[in-house]
Amino acid sequence: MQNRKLVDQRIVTTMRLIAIAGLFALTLSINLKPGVAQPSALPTIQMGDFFFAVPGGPHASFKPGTPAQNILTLSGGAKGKIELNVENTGNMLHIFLSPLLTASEEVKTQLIDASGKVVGEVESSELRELELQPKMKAKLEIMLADNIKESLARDPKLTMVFEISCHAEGHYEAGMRALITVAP
Ligand SMILES: [Cu+2]
Repeated sequence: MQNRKLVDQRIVTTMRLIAIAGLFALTLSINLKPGVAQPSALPTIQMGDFFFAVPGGPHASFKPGTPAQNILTLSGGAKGKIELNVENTGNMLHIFLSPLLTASEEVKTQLIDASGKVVGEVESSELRELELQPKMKAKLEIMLADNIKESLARDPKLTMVFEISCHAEGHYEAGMRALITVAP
């Protein structure tokens, strides 16, 4: 009877060990699963009625003649490629304008509607401004001009500041201007 109890106990202990090992294997297999696509966490510039902002940040609205404020620093300039979203969070058409576009070799643009669907794609070396209807978003891949890329690659402390503004009539005067910084 005593022996029988001991054997039972051993079986129970073994079963517990297997169960723990099983849990461990399960955890490992979960961790080893190939990565599920994450929603893109790109830096985002929001255009509202009449301000620029980054998600969760203050509304930057600066009238001509007053100093504009830096709202976003983008790193990766030394690699020559900057990726960001520009989003119209307002209720009217806004037209994104920036010398950063002019200083680029090429810009790939994906137009995304309010439901997250890609509704257009453009690759251009001549993109100077970007018209966005309300609730539309553009995902930009900006290939910087060689001289800018090389300058940033040469000096890790160098940063370049670009104005961003809205080209829709009266919006610049109404305060739609701010600065963004490109860092190595
Ligand atoms: Cu505007």
